[in-house]
Amino acid sequence: RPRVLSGIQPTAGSFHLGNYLGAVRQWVALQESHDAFYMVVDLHAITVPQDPVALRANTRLAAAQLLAAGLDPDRCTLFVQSHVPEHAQLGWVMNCLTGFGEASRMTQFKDKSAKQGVDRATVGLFTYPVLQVADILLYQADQVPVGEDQRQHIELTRDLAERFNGRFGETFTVPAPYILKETGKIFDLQDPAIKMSKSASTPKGLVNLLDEPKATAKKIKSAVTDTDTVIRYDAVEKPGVSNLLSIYSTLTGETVAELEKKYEGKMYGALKTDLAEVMVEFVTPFRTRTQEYLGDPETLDSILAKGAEKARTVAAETLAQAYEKLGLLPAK
Ligand code: AQP
Repeated sequence: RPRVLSGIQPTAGSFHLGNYLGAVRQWVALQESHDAFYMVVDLHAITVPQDPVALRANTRLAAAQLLAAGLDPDRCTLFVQSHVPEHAQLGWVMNCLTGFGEASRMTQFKDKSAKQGVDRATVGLFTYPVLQVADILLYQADQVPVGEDQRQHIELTRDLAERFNGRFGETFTVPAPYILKETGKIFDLQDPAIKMSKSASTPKGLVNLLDEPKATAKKIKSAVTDTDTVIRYDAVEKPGVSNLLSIYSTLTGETVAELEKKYEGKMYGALKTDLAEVMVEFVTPFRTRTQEYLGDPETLDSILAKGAEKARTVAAETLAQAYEKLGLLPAK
């Protein structure tokens, strides 16, 4: 079975619709066909200021949401990044192979540091994509299911894997991004020119899966469309409507063409009312299941402990190979 690996930050508490449709949904599907490793990337979360109590709670909450979304610990390896020390260890090695200019070209860092002010941004935020390289290479992943915003980081991972292999001998699998065209980028409901994101979106533009379903329905109903009235997919001319169609289609399995037909001659209001209902049907059981997993922290922690143990076996072997190739003297 080919191997996949991906991660999600425990920063915001609730996952948003972009996280789910862009990434987590694919994780659930891929555990059936792939040797799948998924993690809550708490070491990435500390690249921006964090409250310790919230971080710990959000790490469990992220794991609970992943299980609620359909990850099955018997079908995939689910763990917390900091439980596997090899991530930080290989991260350092990768830092030593990355050019300063190369890291400086990462657009996510440029955006985020510009927002925070470059003096407030940490070196950790700067090298975050390099830690991500280590996350992926440790597991010899063939594919990395992520949203479009991560494409550049997967490119960096490929470059560094090839660089290491070229310099020190074949060690790492060169991974490919696994990004779906339809859901690789879910847009903000109020500003369909930007991606839905916890840091850039306004509350009205962002759908958090754990929000009150009523509030979610309201956000869908007040989503920005356009002054035209035709319900048609056209990402350039009609980004708002197209975003709603993508979300609708993915959640129900109806194709965009089928939806266009279904809403022919109807008003935007009809589409939004129906999509609001689809969303409520999706988030209501998701919230309940998340609460159930959270209500049993012992089981949750033992799932994560088993996952970490399994992950460590793979990660330790890869790290040992990398250290050996690098010429680091083994400890007696
Ligand atoms: N809008 C999106 N559309 C599709 N995929 C998305 N992802 C994020 N936003 C969208 C994908 O979700 C996965 C987890 O991302 P993350 O750990 O970076 O989560 P986040 O920090 O909550 O994501 P945000 O909202 O994008 O954070 P900020 O605002 O800090 O940049 C990834 O696979 C990501 O591609």
